[in-house]
Amino acid sequence: MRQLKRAFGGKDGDHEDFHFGNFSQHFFSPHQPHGPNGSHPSHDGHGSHGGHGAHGPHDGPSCQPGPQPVKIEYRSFDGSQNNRSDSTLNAAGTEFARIGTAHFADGISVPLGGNNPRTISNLVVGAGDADVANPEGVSAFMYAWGQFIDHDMTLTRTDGVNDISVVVPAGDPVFPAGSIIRITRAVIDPTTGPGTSNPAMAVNSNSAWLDASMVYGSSAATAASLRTADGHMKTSAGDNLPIVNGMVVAGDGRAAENPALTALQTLFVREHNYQVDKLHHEHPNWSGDQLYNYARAIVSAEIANITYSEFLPNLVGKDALTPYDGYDPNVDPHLTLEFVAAAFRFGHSIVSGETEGLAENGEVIAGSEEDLKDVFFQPAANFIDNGGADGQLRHLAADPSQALDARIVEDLRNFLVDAPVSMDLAAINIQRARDLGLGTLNQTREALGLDPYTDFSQITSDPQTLAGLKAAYGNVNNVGLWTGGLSENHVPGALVGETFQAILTMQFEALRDGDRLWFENQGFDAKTLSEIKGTTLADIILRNTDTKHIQDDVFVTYVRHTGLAGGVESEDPDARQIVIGSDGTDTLIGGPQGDYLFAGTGKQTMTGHAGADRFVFDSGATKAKITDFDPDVDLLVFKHARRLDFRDVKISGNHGNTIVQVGDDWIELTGVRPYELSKHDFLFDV
Ligand code: HEM
Ligand SMILES: [Ca+2]
Ligand SMILES: [Ca+2]
Ligand SMILES: [Ca+2]
Repeated sequence: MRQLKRAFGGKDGDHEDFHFGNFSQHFFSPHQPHGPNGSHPSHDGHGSHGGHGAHGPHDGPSCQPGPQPVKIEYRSFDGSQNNRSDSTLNAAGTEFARIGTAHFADGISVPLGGNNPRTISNLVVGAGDADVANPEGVSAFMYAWGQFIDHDMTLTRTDGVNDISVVVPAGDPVFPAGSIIRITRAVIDPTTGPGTSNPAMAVNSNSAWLDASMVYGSSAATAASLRTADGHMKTSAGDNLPIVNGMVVAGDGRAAENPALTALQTLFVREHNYQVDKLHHEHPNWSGDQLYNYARAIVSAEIANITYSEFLPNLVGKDALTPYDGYDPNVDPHLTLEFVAAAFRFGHSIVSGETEGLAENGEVIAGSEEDLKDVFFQPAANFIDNGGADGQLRHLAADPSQALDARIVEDLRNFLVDAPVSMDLAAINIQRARDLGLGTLNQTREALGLDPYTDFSQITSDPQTLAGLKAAYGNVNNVGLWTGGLSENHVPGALVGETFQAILTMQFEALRDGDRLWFENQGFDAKTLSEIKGTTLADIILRNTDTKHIQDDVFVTYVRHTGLAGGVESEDPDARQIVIGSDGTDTLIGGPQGDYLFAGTGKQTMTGHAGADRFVFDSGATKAKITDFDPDVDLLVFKHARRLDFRDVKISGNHGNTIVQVGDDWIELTGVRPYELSKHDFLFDV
């Protein structure tokens, strides 16, 4: 194991080329004065088993009467002490790995040449329309969550010194010739690079495990700076992230990079505090440390569970990953450069160029509509003014991701920061791949055991991307991994093509199976484990924000608006809809797909139109008429129904219609006969 013992310089300038221009003053970690590893490597909570607190009976085979101590083993903050034979494996400050071999001009560390990265960006990434919603129907949470967990896994610092900036060639459609896209080389593990047998390998400054290090920090010092003695995470007014010099701070220094990311960082600090309060209620004798440790374990587990059960099935396909089969110490869980520098940068293609905050009724919060380029590293006050986490999270559930293709939005590719500095994230990714010695698309395919492409037309059937790839690379063997991977036709059921699917699947299996403290192997009691597995991102939003109504799967887009009385119209009537009824008298009308219609109290007239619609009754005292209820297709949903279930439903006929009574709700189903209803038409969701 090659561990980088030396602490990094930790100056702002170390990583200033993360920014699009002059953001470096905002990219700081005041709680990390000694860099990511600090001077406190790992005696930081690891091994404290929380054994002083009783946490209910243990349901394992060794079950004994009476309360048992908590059996779970807590993670260290920097990720060390996970693998028993290699204690720094995947710890902050240690190296990445590779799927293929290193590709450097000298076999050691000199980047290979090639066409100018900005030229490739213009020809391939700039071909066609960059602003197209994804056809799969996934919401903006796909990119928000992607970046959130990217910051759990990786931070590749750059040295701020060894310049590999891209110089914009003459004839550029947007940037003046000679403009600079600023890039410096990645920080290299000093034990690598002495010869071709050990080529240069970059260092990951974050704990690579999915351990919520972006929430808590990748060092004990960071973690300590973000918490209070009683077990809570520090917050600022309004239950927001702590603010230092006007900027939010979190476990990862990039929390303010964009509002979607800030919203998720905020949500999980709130979730930690929710768990602390709940645990305190259940275990009044627990110390602040016990509450903190156990809440941290639960929150980390929830994030891992959402990643594997909600996010990844959309990304790589529902059955792409093998089911979990226990910890395997022989699996190599290193993050690979192919993953970090190419495949997991898929997210750059699906980021949307617009942002806004939405009110509960779907209305855009006044003044919150902004271009992405204007909200990079925005001050905390602006984020809060634009609706804060609550408004941003509703926006992410209601807005689609961009199409996953070779294109990225203008704000990420053609952003003239401050002459002569310009920003093109595609060019940066292409140059970074050379900096890290990544293989090409074909070299990586061979390393993965896939057949290399012999013709450009095998990569994509999109004519503009095909022409761009040919013009930029000439030979199919030269196609880069990031551009080529994004260009690939998608695997059915996945957002990505074959090569990215293989890299992503392999990585997420290894990161799970090779993690001794993976939440399903960490020692949670059966009840807590089933609560964790039953907790969706929607649940976490509902209990930590002022959102009252949201779809069950927030990774699928639903456009939010009101019934006719509320006056907020749908921005996209053909999409899936969330219709929020107003109390009093209202008319709720769905769209052609499966929608949610949330009844208010009072007289509600509801029409679902086509699709499997959900008519939700969670306000109480509703007198509704559903004009087109379709038994076996639509659903009557009763939320917060306490102890009610199907036995409490009264169904009666009335002149060719059906009356359904549940609690104090009275619902008429026009044109439906009582015998057409069965319990499958009802959902009781407490
Ligand atoms: C507004 C949105 C985003 C911006 C402005 C942004 C910007 C950046 C920048 C400047 C870098 C460093 C590039 C380099 O020097 O090599 C980077 C790296 C990266 N980005 Fe993004 N990104 C965004 C969204 C995303 C999303 C949505 C994902 C994934 C779903 C993602 C995944 C990554 C990964 C994995 C890296 C490498 C991180 C590392 O190892 O340090 N990014 N991004
Ligand atoms: Ca981590
Ligand atoms: Ca795209
Ligand atoms: Ca419908």
